[in-house]
Amino acid sequence: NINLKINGLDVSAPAGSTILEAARLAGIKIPTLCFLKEINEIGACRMCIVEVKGARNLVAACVHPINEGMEVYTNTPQLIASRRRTLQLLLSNHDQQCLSCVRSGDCELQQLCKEYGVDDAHYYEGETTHYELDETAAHMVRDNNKCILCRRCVATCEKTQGIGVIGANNRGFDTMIGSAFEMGLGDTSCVSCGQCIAVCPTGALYEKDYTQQILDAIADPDKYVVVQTAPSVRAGLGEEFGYPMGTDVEGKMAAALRRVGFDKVFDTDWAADLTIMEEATELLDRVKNGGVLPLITSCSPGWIKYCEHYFPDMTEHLSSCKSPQQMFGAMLKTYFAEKEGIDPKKIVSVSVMPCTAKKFEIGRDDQDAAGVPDVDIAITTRELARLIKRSGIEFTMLPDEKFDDPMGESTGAAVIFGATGGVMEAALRTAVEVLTGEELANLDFTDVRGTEGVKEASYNVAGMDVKVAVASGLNNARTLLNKVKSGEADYHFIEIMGCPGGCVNGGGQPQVSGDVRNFTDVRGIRASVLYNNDAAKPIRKSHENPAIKKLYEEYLGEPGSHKAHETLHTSYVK
Ligand code: HC1
Repeated sequence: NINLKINGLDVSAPAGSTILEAARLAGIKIPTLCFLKEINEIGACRMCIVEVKGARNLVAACVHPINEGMEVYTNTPQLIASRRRTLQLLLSNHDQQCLSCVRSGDCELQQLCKEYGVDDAHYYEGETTHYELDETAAHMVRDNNKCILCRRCVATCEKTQGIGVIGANNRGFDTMIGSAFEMGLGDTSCVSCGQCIAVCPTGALYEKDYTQQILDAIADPDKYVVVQTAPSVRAGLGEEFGYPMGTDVEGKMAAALRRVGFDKVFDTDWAADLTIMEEATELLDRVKNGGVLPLITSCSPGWIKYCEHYFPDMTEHLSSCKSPQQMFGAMLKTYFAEKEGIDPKKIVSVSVMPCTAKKFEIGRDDQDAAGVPDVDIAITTRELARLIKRSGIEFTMLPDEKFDDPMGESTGAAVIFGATGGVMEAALRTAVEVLTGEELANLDFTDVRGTEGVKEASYNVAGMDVKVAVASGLNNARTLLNKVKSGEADYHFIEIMGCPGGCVNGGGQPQVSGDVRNFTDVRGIRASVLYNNDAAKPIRKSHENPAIKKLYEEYLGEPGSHKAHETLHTSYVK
């Protein structure tokens, strides 16, 4: 360890730590704005500047390493004045429509201005910039008038996702974040993952909001409005209402949705079980009949778009299964509509997703089993929080309630879909039992759990070695796919999720400020909600879900049947 003094206190921290990390160990907070651990360590915003005795200039604590005997000061009057000036400069060319800004209340710039007593007066006279909103993408809006050029979005797009469709254009005062040739985001090969939104400290990046359209549909007596909620929403929504990260709010969420006024409150988990039935059947069919292997999961629409854009020669590896969101919508407007005698044209199918790419997915071709879109409106976890607040519901005071039947019944296998490795584990629970004809003694496939970017495992099933791999985050997906393409790896089955850590860390989940995100295992904590939920379920295998069994008996016949293919499967573009 290295010994140093921070603000006169003796501090000891591991060698290689930065001043920021060492200060944190000592319970001293140094403010940051641009810093994102491992991906944006550029020391550019100057909020984290500190004084080091003997150094000629102020140094950026986020990148400056500690040394033995170093003396650091983090909060002198000079530093506070400097940080205030930095904030004043940012505000001098910042759209200050804070009252109605989507990030008001959790904007990192606003928070720092409050902490440092910087009000919204115009400190510096002079030129200001004005940018048009970029609304060309299906899932999000870019508002450069609120951008502070921290480059967190740029780093995430390039390094975490390996995509790099945004970057800094121009120089000096004219610097702005945009796409090459200032194309609209919708005209680039952006995959709609929304990871840029998740890391944006201000209101410069946000999802297209459909909160009001849902309230309008609910108020329309001619509409039958049904909602489904993705596995990960229950693991993140509580954060919007002040619960600690890692709180499961499934019961309160169901209660809130009922009070918002949905005609039925259903669960995407039901369709995740259905996906396993179809996907495990497809896997076994490809293995037995010499089909294209490895089979790769298809539930993450950001991943699908990535595969189509960047690995078009691998689309035949993709499972033909629609995602659970889309399977749900398809069964809602066919099976459920027929059973209840409701005209599918009157149904408004709403999904709540931790994902922004789902907004893009609902508009893909061939996602209309009943001749109308399977899903009409996809909103994020953040939009759901707005919907609940706008509906005047006291979330924390709600009782725990259950989802409606029949499309609210699900198993433990379904809920873990939201964590990287969860789809794989769910599929293995079913595929192994089908292959061996025997009941599994242990349902926990722990090799594919955890938040690492790439995981591999091999299982001996009925005398055959089944090789599997799991990747999350598109840069990791690229690494894995290149191994498959070069022949270095010969897996049977691969799970890929577009967002690092899987849906729990999706681009539509509650934003976590940089100073928390940099020091917290957000993915692991949220994933633990799903694994605990799974462990507590009476039924933990998709093929034992009674509501899914009934669906096959009453409507679809067998998994992989002609009717199942017509309604639950899709195709891809190259
Ligand atoms: Fe996901 Fe899925 S798990 S893609 O991560 O397969 O978004 O949570 O709903 O469709 O079930 C997201 C989550 C979600 C689908 C399922």
